[in-house]
Amino acid sequence: MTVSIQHEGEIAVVTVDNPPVNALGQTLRQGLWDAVGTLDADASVRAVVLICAGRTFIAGADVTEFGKPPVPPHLPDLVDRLEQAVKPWVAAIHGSALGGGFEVAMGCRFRVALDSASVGLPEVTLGIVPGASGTVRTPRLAGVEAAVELVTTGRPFKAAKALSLGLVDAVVTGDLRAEAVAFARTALTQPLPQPISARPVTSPDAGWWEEQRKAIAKRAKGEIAPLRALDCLRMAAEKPFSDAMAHERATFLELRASNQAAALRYIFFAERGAPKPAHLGDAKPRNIRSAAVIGGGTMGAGIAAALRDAGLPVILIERDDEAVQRGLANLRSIFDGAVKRGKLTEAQAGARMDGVTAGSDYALLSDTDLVIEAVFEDLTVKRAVFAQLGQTCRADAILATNTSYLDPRLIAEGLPRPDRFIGLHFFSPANVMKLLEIVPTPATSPETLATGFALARTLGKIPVQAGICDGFIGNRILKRYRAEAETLVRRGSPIAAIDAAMRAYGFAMGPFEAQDLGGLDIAFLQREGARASGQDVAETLGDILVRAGRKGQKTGGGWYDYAPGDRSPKPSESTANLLAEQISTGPALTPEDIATRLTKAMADEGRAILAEGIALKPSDIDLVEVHGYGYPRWRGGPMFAAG
Ligand code: T1G
Repeated sequence: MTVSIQHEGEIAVVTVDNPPVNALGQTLRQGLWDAVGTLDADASVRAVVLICAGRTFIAGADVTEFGKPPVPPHLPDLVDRLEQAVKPWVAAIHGSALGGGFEVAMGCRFRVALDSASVGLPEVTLGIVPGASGTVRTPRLAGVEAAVELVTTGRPFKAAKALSLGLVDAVVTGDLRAEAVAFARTALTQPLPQPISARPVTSPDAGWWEEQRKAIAKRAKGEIAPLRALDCLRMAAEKPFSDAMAHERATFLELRASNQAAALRYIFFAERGAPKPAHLGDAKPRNIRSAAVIGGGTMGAGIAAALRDAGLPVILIERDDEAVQRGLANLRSIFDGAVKRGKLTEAQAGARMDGVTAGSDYALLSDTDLVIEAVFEDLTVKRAVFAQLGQTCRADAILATNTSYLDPRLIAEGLPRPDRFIGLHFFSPANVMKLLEIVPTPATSPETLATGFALARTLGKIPVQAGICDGFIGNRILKRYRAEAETLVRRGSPIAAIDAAMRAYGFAMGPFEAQDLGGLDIAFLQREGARASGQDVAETLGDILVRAGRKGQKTGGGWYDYAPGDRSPKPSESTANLLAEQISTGPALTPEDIATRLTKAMADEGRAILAEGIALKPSDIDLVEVHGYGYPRWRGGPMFAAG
C-alpha cells in the first residue's frame, strides 16, 4: 500500500511506500490527503508520525508527471492540509527529504531526522523553483539567508547543519520510528509551535538582495531558475504568505514549461539510465575486489584516486623506483588537496594511501581483478605493457586501457584472451570528472562490457559506450568544434569574440582560452603523428602557433598572451601577425550567430557519430558533452539543443 496507518497508543504512524524514492505521484498525494481526514476524525489519535519505507524519505514530486496535466490533490494544497491538521504531524526523515518531500515535511509541525539524512530543495537543478511553498515556508522556518542558500544552490544540507539552522527539530540515531514516536509523545506535553506559514520573517536590506543577485547571476551563467527562485524568496520575505505563494506557484508553472527545465529533466533521466543500458541484457559483470593502475602520471594517479575513493585496494605500477615515488607523490597530492578543500580528513587521506601498494614488478598483479593502463599515449609503449599483463595477470582479469586517441584494437593485438580487454577512457582529473567513455573492441565479451558499466556505478561515474573511431565520441566532437571555431577566425571573427560568445552560451570557457589552458601542443602532436603515418591532415591555425613556440599558458602565450603569474588572457599582437595571412574579412557575426554555428557543428558531428553507430543514442552524446566537455547542462547538450 502506498500509504498505510498503524497505531502506537495515541500516536498514529503513517507509512509511505512508493518505490523507488517515494516520489509524490498522484496516488501518494491522495493517500496522504485521505490520511489527514481519517486521523483528524479518529479521537484515539493525538499526534501522527509520517515515515517512509525504502531507502529514502519522499524525494520530491514525481518528475515523470511533469509533462502530464496536473491531477488533484495538488501538492501546495496537501502541504496546507497537513499544516492545518487537527493533530500535529511529525515528519521522520531518513535518506533525502528533497523538493516536494521537504515541503511536505514543512507542512508537518515537527521534523525529526536520522543523523545520516539530508534535506534539500533541488528544484533549480531541474530548471524550476519549488512549487509547494519551498520558497515561502523555508525563510519562515530557518531565516532568509539559510533559505537563499538552500533554494538557489539546490544543494541539500546534512542533518546536523539542518538542525543548526532550525530546518529540523531533532537529529536522532538508531530506530527512527521509535525516536519519532517518542518525540511526538514529548511534543504533546508542550505548547505546539506556530504553523510555519504563520511565522514572521525578517527581510534583509535591498543591498543584501542585490549582492545575492550578482553572486547568483555569476554562478548561474545563463541558467534562469536560481534568479527566479531569489525573486520568490524576496517576495516571501517582503509580502504576505498568500501573495508569496501565488507568486511562487506562477513562477513554478511558467518555468516547468520552459526549455531549460525540459533540458535539465532530459539530462536528469539520461543520467539515471546511463549506468544500466538495455543493450547489456543480462550479462553478469565480474566482481571487482581489487584493482591496479599502470602509470602514475596525472591520469594514472587520478584513476588510482577514484578507485581508492570507491574503497578498492589499488596496486600502482611504474617503470622504476623513481617513477614509483613520483606516482605516489601525485596520488598523495590529490588526497592532500581533498583535505585542504575539506572533502577528506587527514585520517581519511592517510587511509586512502594505506590502501595503495606501489612497485615496478608486474608480478604484483598476479591476483588482481582489474588492471587499467594509463601510460604515455604511444602505441609501442602501450603494447609492451599489455604484453606483460598478458603474461602476468589471471586469465579472467579484466584488462583496460585509458587511451583517448589510439585504436584499442591495435593496443590489444596479440593479447591472450582479448575478450577481457576494454577501453575505459577517463577524463582529467579522473577522480573528479564524472564521465567515463567505455570502448569495447569486437572481441570484448558481454561480461567484460557489463563489468565496465558496473565499475562506473562503483566509481559514481556516468558511463557512455563509444565505438572505435578517431577521438571516440567526445574528442571527435571537440575536434569538429575547434575546426569550426578556426574557420570563423579565418573568416574574420575575432578570437576573443568567439570565446565571449561561447561563454555567453553557458560554457565556462571558450574554445581558444580552453586550448591555451590545456596546451595547444597535445592536439598538434596528434596531427603530426597522423601526418607522419601518411594521413593528409590540413595545417591548422593552431599548428602555426605551436610551430612558433606558442603552446598556450605554459609558454606565456598561445591564442592569447599571458603575463607571468597571471592566467587572464590578453589579445595577442604576435598571434594576430602569425595568422594574418590566413584571415580574410567576412561579415561580422553576432554572439548568437557564433554560438549557433559552433553548436550546430557539434550536433552535425553527433549525427554522423550516430549514423556510424559510434554512439548508441543522442542522449549518450549529450551526456558526454555535459559531463566531459563543459557543455551547459541547462542546454541539454548539442543533440537536445539542436532539437
Ligand atoms: N520523480 C520521479 N522519479 C524519480 C525521482 C523523482 N523526483 N527521483 C528519482 N527518481 C527515479 C530515478 O529516475 C530512478 O529511476 C530511481 O528513482 C532511482 O533514482 C513541487 C516540483 C533521491 C537522491 O530533484 O536526487 O519536488 O532509473 O538512481 O542514486 O517543489 O534520485 O531506477 O527507473 O537517482 O539513490 C525534486 C531527484 C523534484 C530529487 C536518490 N526532487 N532525485 O538517488 O537513485 S521537483 C529531486 C534524486 C519537486 C516541488 C517540485 C535522487 C535521490 P530508475 P537514482 P539514488
